[in-house]
This record gives sequence, C-alpha cells and structure tokens, in this order.
Amino acid sequence: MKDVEILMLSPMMPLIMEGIDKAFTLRRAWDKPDPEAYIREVASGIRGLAPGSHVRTDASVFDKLPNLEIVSNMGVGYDTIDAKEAGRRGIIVTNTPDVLTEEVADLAIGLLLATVRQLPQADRHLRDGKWLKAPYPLTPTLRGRRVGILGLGRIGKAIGRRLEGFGVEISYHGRRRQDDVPYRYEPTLVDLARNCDVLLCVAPGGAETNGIVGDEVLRALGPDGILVNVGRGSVVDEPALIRALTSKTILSAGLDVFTDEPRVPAELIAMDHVVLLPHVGSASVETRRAMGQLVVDNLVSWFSGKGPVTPVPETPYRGTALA
Ligand code: NAP
Ligand code: 8YV
Repeated sequence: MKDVEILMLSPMMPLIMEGIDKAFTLRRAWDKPDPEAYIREVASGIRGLAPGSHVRTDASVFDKLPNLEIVSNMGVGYDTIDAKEAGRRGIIVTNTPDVLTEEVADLAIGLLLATVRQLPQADRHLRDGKWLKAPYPLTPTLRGRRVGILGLGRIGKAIGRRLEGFGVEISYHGRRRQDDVPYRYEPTLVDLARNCDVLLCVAPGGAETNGIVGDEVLRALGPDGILVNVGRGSVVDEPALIRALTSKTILSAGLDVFTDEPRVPAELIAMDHVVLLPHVGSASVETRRAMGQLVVDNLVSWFSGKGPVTPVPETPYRGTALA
C-alpha cells in the first residue's frame, strides 16, 4: 500500500509514525517550512489523514483534500473533528475506543481520591518540611459521599464499577436513561448536581455539552461539593468554575482537562485546594501504545478493503460504502 498517501498534520507518537511510514507513504506537514504550501502540493494524492491529537479537522481541511477517504483520530474523543461534515462527504472517521477505557477509569478514581483527601497537598506539606512542625490538616472524606456521573458511557460505566467497591451511592445523567445499570438516573444535570456530593464528568466535548457545567449546576452541587472532570474541559464553564472555587460555592475540584489546553488559567494554578493534571487520563505507555496501534490498524484495514476497525457513529460503515 505504499502508493497510498497519508497526511499527518502534527507530530504523533513514534509507533504511529513508524506504522504509517511502513505501510503507506507518509506526508508530514508539520516539519515543512510552509505547511500550508506543502499540503496544497500533495493534496490531490492524499487519501488518508492522521491529524494528530486534538487538531481541528473540519470542512476547511476536507476542502483541501479532494480525495480524502478516512480520518484516523488518536483518542476516543473526536470533538475536534467535524464528523457530521465528514459523513456528509462520505469520509470515514475512526477513533480509539475501548483500549483506553479501564486506564481512564483508573485515573478518574485516582484523581477523585487525590482531590477529596488532598494527596498532592499533603505530599507538598511533607516535602516543604512542614510536617516537622505540624501534621497535615484533616481532610474531607469519600465515606458517605454520593457520586454523580455525567456521561455514563464506556468510561463512565468503568468508573461506576470501581465506585461500587467504595460503597458510595452512584447516580448518573445523560440524554437517555439506561435500564441495565444499577444506578439512579437523574433526568437533568442540575438534578444530578443537587443530589450528589461529587460530580464526576466524563462526557464528550462538542456543541451539545459546551459549558453545561456552569453557575447553576455548580450552585446545585453546593458548598461541600467536589467537581472532577476527566472528559473535556469544554464541558465546564471554566470562568464559572473559577468563581465557584473562589467564592466557596463548591468545596474543590480535580481536573484532568481544560478548555484551552495546554494553557491553564492562572487562577486555577494559584488555588491550593484544587488538583490539576495535564490531560493524562490515558497516558500510560501500554494504553497509548494500544491507541496508537488502533490509529494505524484503522488505516491499514480500510486500505486493505476490509473497512474501518472503529468508525465513529456519525460515519457508520457497512460493506462497500458508508451506511
Ligand atoms: P462514550 O462511551 O461514547 O460515552 C459518552 C457518554 O456521554 C454516554 O454515556 C452519553 O450518554 C453521554 N453523553 C453524550 N452526549 C451527552 C450530552 N449532550 N449530555 C449528557 N451526556 C452526554 O465515550 P467514552 O469512551 O466513555 O469517552 C467519554 C469521553 O471521555 C470522550 O469523549 C473524551 O472526551 C473523554 N476522554 C478523556 C480522556 C482523558 O485523557 N482525560 C481519555 C479518554 C476519553 P447519552 O448518549 O445517554 O447522552
Ligand atoms: C488523549 C483523550 O488525550 O482519548 C481521548 O479522548 O482525551 C486522551 O486519550 C488524546 O485524545 C490522545 O492523545
């Protein structure tokens, strides 16, 4: 398949670059003096696209690539890709679901515990020599807390399975009630926030969820409430969160995702009562290796005539054409 040309818009992990280089002709846009001029030069030959992580890929990109057939996304979240527009044009979009589910759920539990029991703060207390003078202050507890999950999907369910072992009450909100889960469904996000003490967000980004965790939801979560976000930063109205944390409308927050990554508001960085992580939910060697392999496998499968491995719902595939 070396006659098939794949465009890459930003650097990706070596496994992906090597895998695509081995099977196809890889066209790297990011390391050219004028990437846009390079894309124009190679555009007519490009049949596959590996945009890289969180690279906006919409009609403006599709317009440049008249023979594009497939976009292979690194990550299960594909909110930076206009998948509906791709579907309208007959372009397949694939992502990397399932291979990262358990990893992200593990991280979510770790972030929850770190935030409730103030683990990074206690670590700093020791390292700063403050334990020599006084014990670390007592913290809130997870015991007796009610956890509300926004986005009870693959990862949300894996988080729920873990939380069952912690003996906490679990509820959830999404667009649909799910009859096959042992958790209470809350029909609105405000209801979920009002009836939990930890609001754990793992919903996808995009227009539908943009800023849905705002002032009203944070007020409903309340002064003993803790927000944990491992989904997308865009789901949370970040200025509203900063206001809520500053005014103690909510107790604290544990965040792995932010609206303008890798830039994080200085106000959040200055807060000692929040835990901040640099979007590491799936960032283990093993899981990123599995994700990277799936990026390559989708392209190889497609150009071998076997269809995509993991097409997104907006670009379903059955047989010889988009469904
Ligand atoms: P998934 O299986 O598709 O689950 C998504 C869930 O979100 C579903 O339960 C869906 O339920 C709910 N949802 C979708 N739109 C919604 C809306 N408008 N309002 C409320 N709920 C909504 O996806 P997943 O594999 O669990 O991944 C979830 C997200 O986690 C990804 O999209 C990504 O953004 C994020 N993620 C982050 C990391 C990280 O490193 N921090 C790693 C992996 C994934 P309904 O259909 O019932 O609404
Ligand atoms: C990664 C993620 O940050 O899968 C996702 O949606 O957010 C994470 O796995 C990213 O997408 C891969 O670099």
